Amino acid sequence: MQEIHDAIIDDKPLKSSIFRFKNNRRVQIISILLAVLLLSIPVYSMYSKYQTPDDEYQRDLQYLIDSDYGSITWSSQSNLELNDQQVFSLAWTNEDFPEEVKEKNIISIYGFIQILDFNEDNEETSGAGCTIDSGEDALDSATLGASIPNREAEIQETQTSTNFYFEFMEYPVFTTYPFITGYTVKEIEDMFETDKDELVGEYNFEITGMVEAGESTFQCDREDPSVTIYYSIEFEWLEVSVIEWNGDSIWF
Ligand SMILES: [Ca+2]
Ligand SMILES: [Ca+2]
Repeated sequence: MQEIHDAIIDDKPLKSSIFRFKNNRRVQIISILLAVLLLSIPVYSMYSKYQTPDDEYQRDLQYLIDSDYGSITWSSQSNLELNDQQVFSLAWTNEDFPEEVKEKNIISIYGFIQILDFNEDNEETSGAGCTIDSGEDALDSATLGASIPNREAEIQETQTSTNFYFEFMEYPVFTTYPFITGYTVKEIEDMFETDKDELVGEYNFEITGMVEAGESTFQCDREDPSVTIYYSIEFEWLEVSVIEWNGDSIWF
């Protein structure tokens, strides 16, 4: 009898718990949340394992960058002679890129003009008074206009030289020094990679000559037939290699 009584007494906490669970909504909710949490831990672990790329370990390594850099001329001329207000135009698309450009990681397009008449103007004089006072050259000038895909068009005017410079890659800044760390090799390489889609489109360049003759003097006329210009349009390319530091001492 005593045993039965003990069993009834021992069974009470269990019955009490079941009763509380059935009747207490908060306990039910906490239990469900706990069950979901316990089930989700292995699922999350499997998901994380699936998501972790094989090169994740590379983030703990240290790297140096080795780079190769150069330029490729698209068009260039050292004696472009223009009359006053004459326009020299180049109209291309990315399909017209030199073959070498298509294979490189292009980081910028650079254009430059120089007015060669600045040092040696080709003004002509005529008249009896020229031997006494021939007057002076007046500076010629030119404008350089450039319009390329995904960038605002530019126009520059100069009596000496000027240029335009369109960049396609922002040089990455690393917070660790002297080594780069915290990234995979692919991530570092991608930072130096230009988006080739940005280069697709039309390219227009224009050079306009503006010829100015010096003032004529007494019985000496001055004329200026032209302005001569050097111009060059070039691509700049950059190729980088990410090198893992092997622990050897290195000179900086
Ligand atoms: Ca002149
Ligand atoms: Ca001239």
